[in-house]
Amino acid sequence: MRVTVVQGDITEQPVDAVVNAANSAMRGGGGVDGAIHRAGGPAVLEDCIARFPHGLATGEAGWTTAGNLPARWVIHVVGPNHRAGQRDRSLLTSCYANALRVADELGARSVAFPLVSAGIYGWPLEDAVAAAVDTLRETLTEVEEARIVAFSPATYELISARIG
Ligand code: AR6
Repeated sequence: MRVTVVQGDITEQPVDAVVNAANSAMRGGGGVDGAIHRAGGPAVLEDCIARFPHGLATGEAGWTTAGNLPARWVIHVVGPNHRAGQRDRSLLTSCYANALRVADELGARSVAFPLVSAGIYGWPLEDAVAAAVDTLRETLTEVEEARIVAFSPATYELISARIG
């Protein structure tokens, strides 16, 4: 699998699946979650309610339709909330490994990832980058491209440097 980076908006990525940094309630929110629900339209929330009646645990992944997004599926993950004291790094790395497992179940070959937990959940940026790049590289998968979408130029530079 190739690990790549682009700067931009994850809702505009023409890939098989986009990953959402959700919360365990799985009913939408701010940040990338808000952007995905806005761009995907109400079908995304309807499918969240149908498939995740009890939400989703931290570190886990599950999928819904992508609604109006230029992708087939949204793979939702719930990162640890560093700001609230969830500091177990394995909860962050398992988001990436579990997202790739779900992508394999779906047959997705290109998957766009945000930097999970690096925004509202406050995970230190450099370690969020390391967790993303290193875990994607270490996970065995049929996915051909894992595209990390950086929201800012500074984040893009950090991810590029880690990819090398
Ligand atoms: N495209 C790409 N990256 C984005 C976009 C976008 N449209 N919007 C934000 N980012 P965050 P978290 C970047 O806060 O930290 C929500 O309320 C952002 O700059 O979206 O996991 C959920 O419902 C950062 O680098 O997710 C949860 O309650 C990264 O995406 C909570 O926030 C992740 O930032 C999850 O917090």
